[in-house]
Amino acid sequence: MKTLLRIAIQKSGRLQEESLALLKETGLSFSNGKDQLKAQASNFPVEVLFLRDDDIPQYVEDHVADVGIVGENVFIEKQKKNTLVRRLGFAKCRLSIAVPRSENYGGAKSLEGKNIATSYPVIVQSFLKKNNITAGIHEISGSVEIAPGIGLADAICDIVSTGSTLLSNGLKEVEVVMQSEAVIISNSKLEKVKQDILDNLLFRIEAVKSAKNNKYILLNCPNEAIPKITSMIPGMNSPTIMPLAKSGWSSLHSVVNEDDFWEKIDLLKSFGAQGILVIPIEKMIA
Ligand code: PRT
Ligand code: ZN
Repeated sequence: MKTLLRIAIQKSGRLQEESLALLKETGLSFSNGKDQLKAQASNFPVEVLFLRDDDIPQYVEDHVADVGIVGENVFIEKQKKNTLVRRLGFAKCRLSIAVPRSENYGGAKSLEGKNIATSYPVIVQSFLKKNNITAGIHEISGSVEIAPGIGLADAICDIVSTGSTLLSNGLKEVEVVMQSEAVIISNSKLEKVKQDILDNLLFRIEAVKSAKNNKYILLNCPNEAIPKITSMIPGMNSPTIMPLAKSGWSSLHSVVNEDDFWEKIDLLKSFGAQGILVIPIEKMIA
């Protein structure tokens, strides 16, 4: 029987859609989409298992799945014998300590002797230890943000994204314990065939991710501007330059990074670039 790499992703929730989208963007197609538990790719040796995110690290450690996509917070909290393979850049959030807004907070030391409600006792314990603080940890699995209001705890440690949940519960964020995003984890001892499939998949993910971060750019410029523009947007190697029918002008094609895109466009215009076209890239292989 053909070896399959088993990838566990969240069954439903914040990670589900983007995890599946990422796999599809790497070219995997799934035909038996109706199965609630698993789906096998028809064109790549991969099987996807749909599980609760909290269970994924354990299943990966136990070889039920070979690889999983979870929040980094869950990966750290669970302390399983898995390897963090790659950060994925979605589901970004932070795990923070928050206290009632009315409280006079004077740094981490103010948590001494307090009771902290959280779903992340391991991470909170290591934060307290690092800061030399003794405090009680009250583990609860959901709606952590209501704990101070009902007198269950003095503070909470929970995931924060926009901060609006804290705000509407009368809390303020006082310490960022960790930053998190979706990550790929794998069993630390993958057999060679599976490692090869994973490496191939990671190669494809790289191509998809770098394509998203870059745009293909075409522009016309006076020939004397070519050296300046080339050093500004060298692209993957160096730009393609073709003469225009109009003498003294060229067409220049390159790749530009999304991060400083608008700054670069302004500079290009100041160098005399005209007719700038910017086109999305589907895959990018260096
Ligand atoms: O059912 P299952 O156990 O699989 O899912 P779950 O309910 O445990 O997880 P889910 O889907 O809520 O979150 C999965 C992962 O998404 C988390 O482990 C994080 O890594 C990541 N993530 C990113 C978030 C958020 N952003 C987020 N905002 N997880 C939870 N929240 C919640 C948070 O708990 C709080 O209640 O949203 C609220 C805060 O949001 P703001 O925007 O009000 O600050
Ligand atoms: Zn969960």
